[in-house]
Amino acid sequence: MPTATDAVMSLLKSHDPAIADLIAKESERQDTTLELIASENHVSPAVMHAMGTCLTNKYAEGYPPNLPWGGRYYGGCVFHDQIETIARERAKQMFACSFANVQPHSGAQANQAVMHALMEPGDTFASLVLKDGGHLSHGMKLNFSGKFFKPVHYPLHYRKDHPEFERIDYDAVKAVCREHKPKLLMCGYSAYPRTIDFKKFREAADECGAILMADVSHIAGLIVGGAHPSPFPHAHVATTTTHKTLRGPRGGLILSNDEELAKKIDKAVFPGSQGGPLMHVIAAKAVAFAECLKPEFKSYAAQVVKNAAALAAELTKLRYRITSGGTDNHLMLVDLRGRSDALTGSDAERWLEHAAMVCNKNGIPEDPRPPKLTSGIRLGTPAITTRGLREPHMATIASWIDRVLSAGLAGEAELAKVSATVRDEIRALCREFPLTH
Ligand code: DSN
Repeated sequence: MPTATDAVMSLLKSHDPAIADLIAKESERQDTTLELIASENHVSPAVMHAMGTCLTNKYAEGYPPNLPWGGRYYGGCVFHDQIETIARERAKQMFACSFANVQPHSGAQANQAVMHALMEPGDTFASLVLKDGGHLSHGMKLNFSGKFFKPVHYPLHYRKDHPEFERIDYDAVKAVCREHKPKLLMCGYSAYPRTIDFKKFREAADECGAILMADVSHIAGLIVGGAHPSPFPHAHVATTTTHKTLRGPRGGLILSNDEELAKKIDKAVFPGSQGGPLMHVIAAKAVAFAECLKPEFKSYAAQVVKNAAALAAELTKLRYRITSGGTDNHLMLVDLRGRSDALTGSDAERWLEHAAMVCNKNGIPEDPRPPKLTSGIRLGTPAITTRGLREPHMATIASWIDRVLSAGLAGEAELAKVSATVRDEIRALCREFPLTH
């Protein structure tokens, strides 16, 4: 039976064949590759199609009028008010908190709004050393966060003989806070494989009078699914993307438990940093949030973590070093030097993609190589878990990764031969576990 996607594609094909052709090719690429990028996922057809609706036609600047500071700047928003209210209510329910702003267009915009709401230009904030797992909106000098504010950074444990090697050094977090008295303390990362102790962060924030902001973009789905502790009640405010482990449309979300903060944050999103909300995306967020509130999402989150642990263990058996010795969440950083000093993240990313496994090169803590080269790759299991893969498949994937990287080290001819075989094997697995369109 033709699906809704088939109908959309057939319409597009006659209307704009060039774009339809490229979308069809991308769809085929997703169908036939293993998506190991830790920040990506495959949405349900319902989430996908909520985005392709007439809601895109509407301006709805402002907030639903049921909020004390609500009201819209355009007429005709009656259904948009209801959609946004449903999305906000579901977001609050997911995180068991009192306030949610569903309008940020992305995680970076959510972070920007929180910073504008809670700091003045020039104020100091603290975040993790960026190259050890942070995000560009956590203080990179070319980003708004590094241009308008003053970032100071706390480290991981870097001593190899320390039992917490490559994990957050909570004493150092406190020391940095004592020294710099940041207005905002940030936790939450793009490439940190371990559980975050939000309580310890709150203690550090309270000692210096800072606001604790948790950017849970990567782990949000694990939090909602009960596979990672919640930032609440410890964080004053949490931001997240909605498209990673939450498995929703591309977008952002801001959460808090404090009405005064919530009011400032809403104003900082609109009119502070955004204009019209993307109402078609907000509708898709609402659809995804309803999926996250179903009991099966708990099983999904638990399986993501089990798969990551299994993949890390299998790669370790094959002589790859997993930073910090493993993972508690959905991702791992593979230090390729454990396998061969000659292997770079950039080569590994390219070779694996040729063999139908997509991942990203990633610096490892204290990486001597530059970001365009790196000594590591970041692997994640959210998308392959959505596809239905389980622990036994992780051994197969680890062996595919090793076969391709070993072949790459052996030379171009060997790489071409092995990647062709692996690609065929992966295509067969993808046919067995198809994506739902
Ligand atoms: N680009 C995202 C990631 O891959 O982690 C962060 O926004």
